[in-house]
Amino acid sequence: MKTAIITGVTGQDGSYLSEFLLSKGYRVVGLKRRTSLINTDRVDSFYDDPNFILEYWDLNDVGSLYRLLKKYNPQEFYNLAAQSHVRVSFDIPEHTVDGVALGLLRILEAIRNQDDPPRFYQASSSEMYGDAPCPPTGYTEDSKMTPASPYACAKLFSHNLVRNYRESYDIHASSGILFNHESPRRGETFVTRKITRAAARIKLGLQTELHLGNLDAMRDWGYAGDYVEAMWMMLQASTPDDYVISTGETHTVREFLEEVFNHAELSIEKHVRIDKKYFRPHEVPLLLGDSTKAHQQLGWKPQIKFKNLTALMYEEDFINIKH
Ligand code: NAP
Ligand code: G4F
Repeated sequence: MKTAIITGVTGQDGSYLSEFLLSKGYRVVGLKRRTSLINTDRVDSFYDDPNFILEYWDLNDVGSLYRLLKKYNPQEFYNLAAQSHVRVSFDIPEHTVDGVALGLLRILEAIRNQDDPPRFYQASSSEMYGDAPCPPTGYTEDSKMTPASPYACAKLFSHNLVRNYRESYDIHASSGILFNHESPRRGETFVTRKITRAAARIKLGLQTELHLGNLDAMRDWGYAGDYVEAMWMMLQASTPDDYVISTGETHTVREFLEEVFNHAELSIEKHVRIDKKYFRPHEVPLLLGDSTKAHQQLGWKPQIKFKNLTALMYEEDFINIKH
């Protein structure tokens, strides 16, 4: 039986990846930080699976990493933990950068010092492109990157460090440059979930207004369940590399809002307000990815795209809030 360690297991991607690996017969060791309230909601459905183990750890805790690598001797290690909110990274830049950049450095150092290092996956991000010019068919692995937030700067540092460790120490370390991916398990303060949840609450008479920021920003939105499979595929490839994972479609926040509100038969004019509070000091105006390399070399393709994604997120929020 293979063992995989996943950091950030309580997050959106950590929960989908755990489910996926458990279904493939893995033993999954999920690493979580200590929180004052129990926040295992996203892993509750497989919490009792005998092949699922939760361990405490934190991005700034080196000793626990060595202890856990020794205890479980994993074949695969997925680093998904991060303060992942771009807007919040402007408010708490030091905490964000320490976890995203130095946290990753701590992990890579621990891994390369193992006798038999596990294959390693790093959660890189399309935010790294920032406001670099976007080719008409989308950003590729070789496109210029000009990150536009503390979060994105730290992700680019980590992205470069993974490549550097791969080339310097011959470890099997890959980075997935994942474009925005969403699901009913998406954090409630990211724009897609904020919209679907508010629409469901308005429909059920529990809320009257939704306050949003920049509606003109464009994003390439995919489904998290599809994207975690790409992470696994990268670690099954014979050689490590970097891969863009995206749908190849981009839409404005306004289009996402219209799609959901039309589906719910709600009026945007009546319920939506623009609030300066949600604008960022520096915005990334457009993200569009070209995942040809992942398709050709890994055989990966997204199954769920924009229209289905908006509907599935709204419907699940509606059902869960109603009950
Ligand atoms: P998420 O839902 O915000 O989950 C982040 C996870 O990291 C949570 O489990 C969180 O724990 C944990 N974490 C945060 N700070 C930590 C710390 N100091 N020590 C230990 N754990 C810590 O993010 P996601 O959407 O699943 O994304 C997974 C990864 O992919 C992240 O690295 C993100 O930056 C990256 N990424 C995401 C997207 C996307 O569109 N979703 C796109 C590209 C890249 P708590 O539950 O305790 O908060
Ligand atoms: O949903 P968002 O907060 O996601 P963002 O900033 O694109 O970052 C997400 O995707 C990245 C991959 O590209 C990840 F690396 C990162 O960890 C995270 O998962 O914002 C999307 C867009 C932005 O342009 C923002 O300005 O929506 C705009 N927006 C408009 N009103 C809003 C709001 N964003 C949020 N969070 N809340 C609003 O009220």
